[in-house]
Amino acid sequence: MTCILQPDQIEAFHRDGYVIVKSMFDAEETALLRRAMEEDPEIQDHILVRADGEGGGTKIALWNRAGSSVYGLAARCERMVDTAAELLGGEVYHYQSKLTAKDAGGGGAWEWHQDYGYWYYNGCLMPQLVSCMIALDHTTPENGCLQFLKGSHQLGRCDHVQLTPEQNCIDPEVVSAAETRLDRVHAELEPGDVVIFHCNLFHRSNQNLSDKRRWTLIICYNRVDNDTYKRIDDRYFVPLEKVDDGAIKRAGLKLADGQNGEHFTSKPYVPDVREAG
Ligand SMILES: O=C(O)CCC(=O)C(=O)O
Repeated sequence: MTCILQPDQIEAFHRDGYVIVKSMFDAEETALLRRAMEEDPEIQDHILVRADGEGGGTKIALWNRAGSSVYGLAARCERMVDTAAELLGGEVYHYQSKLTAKDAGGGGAWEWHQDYGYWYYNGCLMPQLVSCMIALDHTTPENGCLQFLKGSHQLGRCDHVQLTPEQNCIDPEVVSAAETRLDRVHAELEPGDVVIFHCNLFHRSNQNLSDKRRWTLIICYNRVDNDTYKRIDDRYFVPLEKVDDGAIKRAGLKLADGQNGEHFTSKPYVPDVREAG
């Protein structure tokens, strides 16, 4: 196991619901990932715009399998996989990857939500998933970095309501109550930093009204024994073939091969919480 976290960082993740790992990817690796997001025709062909309820929208691209592209290798490399496995307490598989691209002066907001508020409906019985957001640009309060309610993962899965047909958010009454008791923190990141957060952590982000772009790549893992019990899409368990950490640089700017081995999706999965409730 090559979990890159120190014991105090592991403790912080369990206490606060997140941990920031500085320079988890170096400048060369980050540049490769950034260029892949910008230049891969498969990514560009699968860009969706997610309406934010404030009149804006975020560009996203979603895929469910980690292939042999440079970004597939980032999801499969030891330092990522072993760190996720350490935090979740067991073997993991790649659940989903996502580009969230907020362009300067236009990127959309995300309202308070828990990832498990969505993923539960996909058939994951336990909140045993983590998201690893890799900063491709500086992320700051001005350009719409992630915000968390520190420790909110300890509240368990909360009710969500529909905000737009493409976005659910946590019941505003619950958010207001939680905000009186928990601190709001901003995840300011430099390119190559990674913030790893628990699937029940409340998180949101503002529109990007600045003149600085904010693109990030989010890679999510599920614990193998928490495989989806239903097969409504293809985020169920498939073995993850781990690669060594040098694989990213050896691959260089390797893009997807165009055969859709990555299982790009054509629309985000948004559970109908009106029915579910
Ligand atoms: O990109 C962002 O600011 C938020 C992304 C997010 O919350 C998500 O993908 O669940």
